[in-house]
Order: sequence, then structure tokens, then C-alpha cells
Amino acid sequence: MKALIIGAAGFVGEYLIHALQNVGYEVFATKLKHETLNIGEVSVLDLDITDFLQTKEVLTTVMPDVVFHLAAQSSVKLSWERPQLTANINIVGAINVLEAVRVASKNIRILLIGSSEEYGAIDYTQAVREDFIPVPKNIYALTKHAQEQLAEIYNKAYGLDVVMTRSFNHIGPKQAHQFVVADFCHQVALIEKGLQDPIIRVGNLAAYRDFTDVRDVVTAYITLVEKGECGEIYNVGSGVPIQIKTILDIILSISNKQIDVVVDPSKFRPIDIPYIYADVTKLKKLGWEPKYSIRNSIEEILSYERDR
Ligand code: A2R
Ligand code: GDD
Repeated sequence: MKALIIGAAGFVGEYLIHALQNVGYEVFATKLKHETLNIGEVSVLDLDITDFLQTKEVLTTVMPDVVFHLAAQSSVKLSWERPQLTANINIVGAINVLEAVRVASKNIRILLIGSSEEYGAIDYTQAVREDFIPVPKNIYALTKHAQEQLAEIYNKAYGLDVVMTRSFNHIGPKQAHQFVVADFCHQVALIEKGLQDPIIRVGNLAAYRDFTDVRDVVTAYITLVEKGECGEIYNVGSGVPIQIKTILDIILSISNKQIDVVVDPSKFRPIDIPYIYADVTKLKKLGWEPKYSIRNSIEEILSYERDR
């Protein structure tokens, strides 16, 4: 089977390449021109998804069996600061990918990565299911929901073989420092090395999120392209809510340094979902189970940041 990963130089991409190779896929990977992707046995192509002709060229040249569409402006915080950029990559880019697949072949299966952020700032007291009506409350979330609705239109109008996710937070070594666990571990590593005063700057510690190790996330994505139902949406998460403050406490308890916590208002968003976690019954019915515990992931991330 030939797999094409669009946006492979990001956090999830590298893990997905390894996971696909381990189960015997021939992997093609795209990256932006300025990015580097040093992974053996992979055909690497440059692609900016905001350019339709380039996107079509890649699809018709590679002619994959499956496409994993990971490329995005993936930061909620940045979407408040760069709304046009976020919409251009996440909406126009998604149209270009869908349209390029339609032109190339209807036999291509495509997995589109959406977000738990799509559900919006409702006060959830139960695990969110895929049949809850999303009400996006930030620009990133809106663009991901637009992508999902576009995919549903392509599925209904043209019979495109799309499977969609609403992915909850994912973590692991090598994640960019703009995301919470990598950010906290990076700061602690700097403090331990004496490169930062013993003060950790944090944002909204009250929020609850559902974290899954990136290695479990990529096995979920492979499960979905292999067993997911055409036109369906699947939550990808652990099913366990955890407060950001608890994550911070775990990280601080692993460190041997005395560290003060300072709340930094610049790290807050105009709107932040207070509490959300996934109902993953639908995904688990396909045979997927997460293997990594949150503590295990945090220990590995901190260890990675210490070694950098
Ligand atoms: O923004 P950069 O320079 O980090 O590049 C990102 C890349 N990307 C693009 N690729 C093609 N054409 C574009 N116009 C374009 N703009 C950005 O997509 C990056 O290398 C990749 C996305 O990777 P990450 O930001 O690291 O996201 P991650 O954690 O791998 O998440 C994968 C998917 C995304 O759709 C997220 O929105 C979702 O899972 O949570
Ligand atoms: N980044 C960051 N830094 N977040 C903080 C901090 C901090 O210092 N302190 C508290 N938080 C809170 C945020 O306010 C938010 O409630 C939570 O930690 C998670 O923030 P991020 O790690 O930045 O992730 P995100 O939830 O905004 O977005 C990620 O998960 C989405 C799925 O839920 C990204 O990976 C998205 O691409 C993905 O769709």
C-alpha cells in the first residue's frame, strides 16, 4: 500500500512515517520547502497546500492508496494572532487537497485531521461523542470544522472516500514548545540547567483536556484508514480528562529543583474551553487501544528536553 503524508515534517508526521513503515506501507511524505525531513526510505516532496497546481501535481504523480492530511496551522493561540494565515492554510489548503484527490482518483482514501476544539466552549459534564453538535469558539476550531464540512460535501457530492477525526490533545518528545506539556517541560529543563530563573510561566491552569501520546495517535490514524467507515467522524483521545494544573504538578514533582509558578496573562486565550474529554467508543470498536500512560509520556518528554 502506498501512503502519502501531507505535512509530514510536523510533530505527528515523523511518528506516522515510522509507524506506517513498521506495518509495511510504502511512504511518500510532503514538507514545506524550508522544512527538513531526514528520514530514510521515504520519498520526500515539497508541497505548499495553498498552491492548488502544486497539490494536484503531487497527488497525480504519487497516486497513493491513502492520504493522511496533517498539514495545518495547528496552534489555537496563533490562530487568534494570525486569523487570515490560519484560514488560508486550514480551509483553502483543505479545499486544494480534497479537490486534488477528486481530480487524481476516487479510489484514494483520505484521512482528514480535525480537532476536539471544534466542539466549542460548552460546559461539558460528560465525555463528548461524535454526534454532539460542534459550536466552534475560536478561529482554529472554526477552520477545522470548515474542513470537516467541506470533506462531507466532497463525500456526498462526489463519493470521495473520506474519513475524518476530531483529535484531542496529543503529546510526546519533539513537540513544539508552543504546546503546553512541551512548554512546561522545556522551561523546567532550562531551569535545571541554570539557563532560566527558577520561575515557570504558565497560562490557564484551570482547564481540563484529554491527552494521548503521539505514538497512540498515529496507530489510531492507521486504524482509521484501514477500518474506518467512509464519510464518518471519529474522536481520537484517551477518554480521560486531566487538569492542566495536575500536569504541571506531575512535571514539578519529577524535577529536583524548587520552582515557583507565575501565571502569565499573555499566555491566556480570549476564550478557552474549560473542560473537555473524549468518548472514544466508536474508535475502540475498530480495535484501537492506547498504550502510553500520561505519566510515562511526561517523563519521556522531560527527559528529551533535558537532553537537548
Ligand atoms: O507551520 P510549519 O512550518 O511548522 O509547517 C507545518 C505544515 N504546514 C504546511 N504544509 C503544507 N502547506 C502549508 N501551507 C502548510 N502550512 C503549515 O504542516 C507543519 O510541518 C505541518 C503540521 O504539523 P504540526 O503543526 O506540527 O501539527 P501536528 O501536531 O503534527 O498535528 C497534525 C494535525 C494538524 O492538522 C493539527 O491541526 C491536528 O493534527 O491537531
Ligand atoms: N500552550 C500553552 N502554554 N497552553 C497552556 C499554558 C501554557 O503555558 N498554560 C495553560 N495552558 C492551557 C491552554 O490554555 C489550553 O487550555 C491547554 O493548556 C492546552 O493548550 P495547548 O497545549 O496550546 O493545546 P491546544 O488545546 O490549544 O491545541 C492542541 O490540541 C488541539 C486538540 O485539542 C493542538 O495540538 C491542536 O492542533 C489540536 O487540534
